[in-house]
This record gives sequence, structure tokens and C-alpha cells, in this order.
Amino acid sequence: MYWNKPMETMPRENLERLQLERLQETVRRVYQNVPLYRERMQKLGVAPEDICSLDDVRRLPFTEKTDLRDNYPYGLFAAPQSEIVRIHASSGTTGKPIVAGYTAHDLQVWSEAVARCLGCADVGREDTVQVSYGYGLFTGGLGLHYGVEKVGAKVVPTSAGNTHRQLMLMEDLGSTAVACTPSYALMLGEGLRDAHFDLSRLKLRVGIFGAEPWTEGMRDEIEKLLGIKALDIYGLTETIGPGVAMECLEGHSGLHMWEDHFMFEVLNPDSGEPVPDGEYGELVITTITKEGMPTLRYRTHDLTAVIPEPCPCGRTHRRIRRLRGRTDDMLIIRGVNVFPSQVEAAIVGIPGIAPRYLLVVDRVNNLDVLEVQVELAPELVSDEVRAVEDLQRSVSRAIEQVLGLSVKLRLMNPGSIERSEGKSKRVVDNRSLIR
Ligand code: DLL
Repeated sequence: MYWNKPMETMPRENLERLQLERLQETVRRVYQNVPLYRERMQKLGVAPEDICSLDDVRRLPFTEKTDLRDNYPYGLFAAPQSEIVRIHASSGTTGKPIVAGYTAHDLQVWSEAVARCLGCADVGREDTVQVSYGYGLFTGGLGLHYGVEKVGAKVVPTSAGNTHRQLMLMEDLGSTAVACTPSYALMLGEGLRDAHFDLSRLKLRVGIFGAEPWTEGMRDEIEKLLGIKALDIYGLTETIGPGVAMECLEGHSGLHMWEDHFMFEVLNPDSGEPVPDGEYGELVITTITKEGMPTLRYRTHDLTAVIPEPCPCGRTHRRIRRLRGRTDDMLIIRGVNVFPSQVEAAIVGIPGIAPRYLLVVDRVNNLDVLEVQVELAPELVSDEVRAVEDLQRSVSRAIEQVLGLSVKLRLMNPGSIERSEGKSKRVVDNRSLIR
């Protein structure tokens, strides 16, 4: 089902003409209003008038997560504060989050993008959509929420957590669709299985799952446990939130990127040169309709490939493959972005602790578990149980405060964490993506 047929099926030629106009407008806007972009463009010797074709996007500077961090909180905003009506945020590499600002127009664009995603899942006026992504600074809950309202479906804003209540409401309210992270979808499914629940009592038909990497194996399991079709939705705070790209029921593979709002490139992460269609590279996104905080050539560090073949659904917006992983070291644990350097920042300076650590990530009962191994300083090898217990508590608290996530802390004997002469290995990720 299309939400916006003329846009979703627009001939490529027209779509590309529209993209160019919008790109030019965005470049003018950031050049005028955002010192960082103006200075970078001047350094590269490129002015807004030089953007004469879509290929000229490659003349523009890249934007990185660090640029958002360094300009925290409002430095990359391109609209006056009086026009900003919403803020969202996601965690970054330090204690400070990445902040995104939206004008009223941006919120329209966002709900339009999510409405198209819901159309891809055949969700319309007759549906009841349980939004079990977290509500708040995270873009998942509110992002889906306003898209559901836009298509005229009924939204049940349960937010994440409280599995028992989620399942009760799902049955009682007759939810036909659910939106949450794939790992939470598995938990919901297992809740049903463990309760020997008769699936025919549910009206659930489709799930809209994203915010973290998942696999075909996980899709199969979710579909079996919940008795639904499971579809992948992609997005990130820096470019808008969920709704940048979405799988459709017909194609069932590959996510349509809404190219009238987001221009994308797939580049070799080392050289910055485009990779041929079909080959994996880093996804780089330029927003072309955002006002509050447009981003030029944002390096997502997410790995994907363009699917060159047209989709049987008739949408002309190109598809990217399911996101394969990241080029940097950001981990996503239970939907929370975690950088190893955050742990380092938390433990450095705690008396009795050496700045040696290792993050071990596992998936236990389909939930991510983060174990943080931290080395004791040689001077503190205390046999005194109370002293070690106190240290255990204060180090856990310090780490949990920075990450916003509960962790399993293991204090290790001095020298027991492996050393390396080159780059240190900070992470062991045992979550098997091929399940
Ligand atoms: O996770 C936005 C979102 C909410 C997307 C709900 C989909 C559904 P951030 O917290 O900024 O925003 O995290 C963005 O999450 O760069 C990817 O690494 C990862 N990610 C998001 N969706 C997917 C997906 C939201 N479908 C980061 N597959 C992105 C794999 C995903 N990774």
C-alpha cells in the first residue's frame, strides 16, 4: 500500500531533478547559517553556486559524529531557535549526547517519511499500532508515533518494557502491528511461547523493527514466535530518526531510502570513493529537506550496499541492503549506543583500578548482556572482602552512570587483560549475528 503514490513512484528523472533543487537549497541554507559548513566549503573552494549536478554532492565536505559533539548542543542548527519546536538526542562518545533540533516543517517531513514506511507494511486507517520503542529523547517512540497518527491508524504508545502488560494490551486492544527493536520483539515472542499463548487470540499481522542490527535468522524466529511478517526500518538521530529507509512487504529484501528527503552515497570507508552498486561500503547521507539541523554528507559508519534491481512493489526509490554492521567501534546494546571510550572515561582515576578494560557482549535469552572486565591496580590486591565489594559497587555505578545501561562488572587480577603493541582490543562481541 502506498502512502504517497506520486512521490513513491516518481520517475527517476523527475526525482533527480527534485533532488538537485533541494540539494541546492540545503547547501545555500547551511552556507548562510552554519559557520562549520561555510568554513569547510571555503576551505574546499566550493560555493553554493558550484552545485550544478547531483554528482557535485561529492564536492561537499563530510560531516562526522564528532562534529556534532564538538558543536554541542546547537552549533549545527541552521534555523533560528525560535523556529525549533522539538529536540531529540542520542548518546555519543563522551558524557554529552548528540542533539538534533526540528522545526515544525521537519516534523512534517519526518511523519511523512514514517507514514511511507507504514505504507510499506500495509498499515493504514484500520490498524492499531503498538509503539514499543522508548519514548523520550530517543527518536524511536515519538518518531513512529507521529507517523502512525499521520496515516490515521490508532496508536497505542506503550513505550518499551513491561512485557506482561505489553502482551495483555496487544490482545485486549487488538493491536495489528507492533514497532520495537528486534531484540524486544523476540522477548515478546518468547513471553507468548512461555505462557503457551494461543496466537489466534492476537490480531497482530506485521512488525516494524529497527534501531539495531539484526539478521534473517532473527527475522525467521520473530515471525514464527509472533505469527507475523517482520520488516526492517532504518534511521538515525543525526539525519531525522526512524523512517530514513524501510523494507516493503512486496520486496521483502532491501530497504527503500526516501530519496526526495535523503540523498545517499555508498563509499569505500577508507578512500571516500564510491563503491559500485551491489558492493558493501559506508552509507553517507545528505538531508535535502531538513531546516533545523540539515547534515551534509553525514558519515553514518553503517555498512550496506545498493540493490540496483528495481523492486517489484513499483517504488522508484532505490533500496539498500540490510545494514551489516559499523565501520567504527560503536556497539548497540539493548538499543543503547555504547562506545568503549565511555567505559575508559568512567574508570580512569578511580583509586585501586587500572585503566585496562575489556567489554564482553553476549546475547543471553535474546537479550544483550554487557560484561565489563576491569583490572585491579597492582597496589590494590586486597584480600579484604569488604574492600573489594565496595570497589565493585563504586566502579559499576560509575560505568552505569556514563552508559545509562546496567552492566555485569568483573574485577580482574593485575595483568590479566591481554596487552597489544598495536591497537588494543576493547571489545569481544559474542553475539552471533548469523543465528
Ligand atoms: O536508532 C533511530 C531508529 C529508531 C531507527 C527506531 C529505527 C527504529 P540512533 O539511536 O541515533 O537512532 O541510532 C542510529 O542505529 O547509525 C545504526 O547503526 C543503527 N540502526 C538503526 N536502525 C537500524 C537497522 C535510531 N534497521 C544507529 N539495522 C544507526 C541496523 C540500525 N542498524
